[in-house]
Amino acid sequence: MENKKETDARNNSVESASDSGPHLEHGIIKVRKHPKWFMMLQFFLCILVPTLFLAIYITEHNRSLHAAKSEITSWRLDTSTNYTMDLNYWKKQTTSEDRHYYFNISTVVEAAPDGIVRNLTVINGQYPGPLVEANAGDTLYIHVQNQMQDDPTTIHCHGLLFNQGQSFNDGAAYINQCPIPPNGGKYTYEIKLDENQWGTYWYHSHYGAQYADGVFGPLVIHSAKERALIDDYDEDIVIMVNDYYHDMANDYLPEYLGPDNENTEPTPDDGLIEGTNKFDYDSATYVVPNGDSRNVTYVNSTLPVINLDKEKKYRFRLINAGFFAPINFGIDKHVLEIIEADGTNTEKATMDSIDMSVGQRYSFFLQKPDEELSHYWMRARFDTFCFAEDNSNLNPEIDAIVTYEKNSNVDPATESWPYNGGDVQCRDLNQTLLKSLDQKVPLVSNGSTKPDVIIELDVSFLIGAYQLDRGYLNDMTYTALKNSSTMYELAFNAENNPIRVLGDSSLQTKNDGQYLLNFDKRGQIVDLVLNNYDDGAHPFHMHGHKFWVLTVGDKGYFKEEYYDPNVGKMNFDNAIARDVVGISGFGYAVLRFVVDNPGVWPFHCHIGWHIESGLMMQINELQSEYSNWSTYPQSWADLCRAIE
Ligand SMILES: *[C@@H]1O[C@H](CO)[C@@H](O)[C@H](O)[C@H]1NC(C)=O
Ligand SMILES: *[C@@H]1O[C@H](CO)[C@@H](O)[C@H](O)[C@H]1NC(C)=O
Ligand SMILES: *[C@@H]1O[C@H](CO)[C@@H](O)[C@H](O)[C@H]1NC(C)=O
Ligand SMILES: *[C@@H]1O[C@H](CO)[C@@H](O)[C@H](O)[C@H]1NC(C)=O
Ligand SMILES: *[C@@H]1O[C@H](CO)[C@@H](O)[C@H](O)[C@H]1NC(C)=O
Ligand SMILES: *[C@@H]1O[C@H](CO)[C@@H](O)[C@H](O)[C@H]1NC(C)=O
Ligand SMILES: *[C@@H]1O[C@H](CO)[C@@H](O)[C@H](O)[C@H]1NC(C)=O
Ligand SMILES: *[C@@H]1O[C@H](CO)[C@@H](O)[C@H](O)[C@H]1NC(C)=O
Ligand SMILES: *[C@@H]1O[C@H](CO)[C@@H](O)[C@H](O)[C@H]1NC(C)=O
Ligand SMILES: [Cu+2]
Repeated sequence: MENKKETDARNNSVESASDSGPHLEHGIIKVRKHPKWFMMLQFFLCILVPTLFLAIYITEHNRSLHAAKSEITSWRLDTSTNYTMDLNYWKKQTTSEDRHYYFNISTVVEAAPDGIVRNLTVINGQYPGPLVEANAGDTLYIHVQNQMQDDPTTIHCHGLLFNQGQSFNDGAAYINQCPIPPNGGKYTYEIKLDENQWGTYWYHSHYGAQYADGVFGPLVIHSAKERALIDDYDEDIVIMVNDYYHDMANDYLPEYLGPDNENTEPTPDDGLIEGTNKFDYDSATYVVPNGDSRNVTYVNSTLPVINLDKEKKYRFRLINAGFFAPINFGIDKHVLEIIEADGTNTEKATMDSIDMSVGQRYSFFLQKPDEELSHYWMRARFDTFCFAEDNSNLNPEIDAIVTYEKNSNVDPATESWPYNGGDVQCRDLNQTLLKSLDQKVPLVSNGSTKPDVIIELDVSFLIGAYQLDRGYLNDMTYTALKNSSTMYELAFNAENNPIRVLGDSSLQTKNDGQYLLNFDKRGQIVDLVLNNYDDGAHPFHMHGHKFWVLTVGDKGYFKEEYYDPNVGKMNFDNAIARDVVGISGFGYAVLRFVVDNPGVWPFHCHIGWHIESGLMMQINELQSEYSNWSTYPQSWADLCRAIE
């Protein structure tokens, strides 16, 4: 694909298009025959006074323009510093610490991450969200204050296990907690990090479609145990990529969820790397999202620039923090040496580029090319075959500049790895290329490849009542509870609630819009067999666990005979353990996990639009244990009592 980037691409100043200075209307001063004193008075009144006022006006106006300018830039998080970690500091951390982060969530009016001005919902007034870091074994505190006027919120730390009796702090609204109310509502997430959990994660709002509007950011868990497993490196940098819309997510929902819409997801307008991009705006051809009549304002924005040092070895932590779109990511002429997927270290796998679904993460070491240029393009590409609709605003290639020269202003002239505009079948990376370094697939004690329990889940979109198209797992579409959360009901009203009473022996329950898989035996090994009867791809995510990806099929349905190790279809040894895997349209996957983490765990497609259309269920794990806990924070229970 050609690069149509202008040479002003790295203009670092963000200027407002409306900064055109005061417009002065000059009045005509008529001169008549008058006495000298009158002329002097007239001169004073007509010339000096206005000039004086004008001078004051210009000074004041410049001052307010200046203020407006800094307002325009102050919403931007400086990712060039915040997403680069201080490795020396983390290497010195040897004892368990408490790490406190403070998140004020509010709406910023008129920010422009890619140049198009829109409103965002953000953390601490900035976009994108700040990097959260801790060490394995630490306790992480995220103190949230909801400063929005109308919208509730929650924070979910994506991929963390919450496996020390803290499922209630997982953050999924109406499942693990009642949301934090607007107008000053507060909640502190206390998360005890497992000694054996490390790697690359992220956090995002798990309330409605809110994270599309800006409530998300990277989360990294450092670990000495991990450092002992992998090669040493000099620098550690988060690269966060996300698809991006020019309107608030809620403005798309009425049409998307309305009648006669057969799951036509809104196609993004753009994509960002490190929270920035430079949108190629042309007022003549630009299509305002949702047919909105508002006037579009465009201000100059910048391409991301990643400054590297030739002498150093880099670990990049790549996150697809998007809402919908999978990406194909690479850096021209460089090879990516993959060492981690979703927090699991992998045997080294080298690739020119990598496909990743929303929610997934990879760490890679960067292998430099032999030919030494100073600038290269980093590219994240959307496969337009994954979109149901065209969006003429979208340039499906999102670029950043990788430079080995400090403060340089040159556009790279490099050519990309082979790419044919996207795979006609929207698919995830071939998961058999990834092998866990130290996570063996769990087997039942008699050594059989089959698990204790197999659950078959059929994925589909169906048109039901009122011509509404909804996502289904088996025959259930999720609808959120209105006044409570699953975990509150199952723990506090264990013997008497409309969802599932303790002692009910059904493996599957489907009450009150809540489809639960109920596991009450510690140590049981469970396989979820997903068959996708929909033509679209779905990246499935499990909370509270990593699952082993025993097999993924691009086409067809899973057959029981694949459990025979001689068939060679499944990996029962070192399959990758992760928390998101993409399943192609009409494809399948088998995901294994162990019943060992008490709590309620959402299992859902990570496409934000699909969560809203109900493609979500819950794993209800060891209810007999968690309903006995005496550790529920009062502040947590109060969130539900507030809306009773
Ligand atoms: C953006 O910046 C370029 C170069 O600095 C300038 O020529 C152009 O007029 C600016 N555009 C807007 C809309 O401000
Ligand atoms: C990023 O920002 C957060 C929140 O302000 C801060 O706690 C953290 O130390 C910053 N990280 C780095 C590496 O600058
Ligand atoms: C942003 O929000 C303000 C205040 O609610 C509103 O007046 C304005 O129209 C919004 N801007 C956009 C681009 O939606
Ligand atoms: C959050 O808002 C409160 C109340 O306005 C303020 O005191 C506090 O400093 C803010 N914290 C951050 C991290 O911005
Ligand atoms: C858009 O701009 C035009 C011309 O400046 C103005 O007349 C109109 O009221 C504006 N519309 C909105 C919705 O702000
Ligand atoms: C995935 O990779 C494996 C191992 O290289 C290969 O055998 C298999 O054919 C690949 N699958 C697809 C769909 O390309
Ligand atoms: C091994 O255990 C599994 C799961 O508990 C069971 O289904 C299977 O029948 C057992 N196989 C043998 C050979 O005992
Ligand atoms: C939960 O508490 C009840 C009553 O104290 C007790 O009978 C039961 O054994 C406990 N269950 C578990 C799994 O600890
Ligand atoms: C929520 O409403 C349901 C049904 O109306 C009721 O059974 C349940 O107890 C309520 N929960 C709370 C926390 O008020
Ligand atoms: Cu989906």
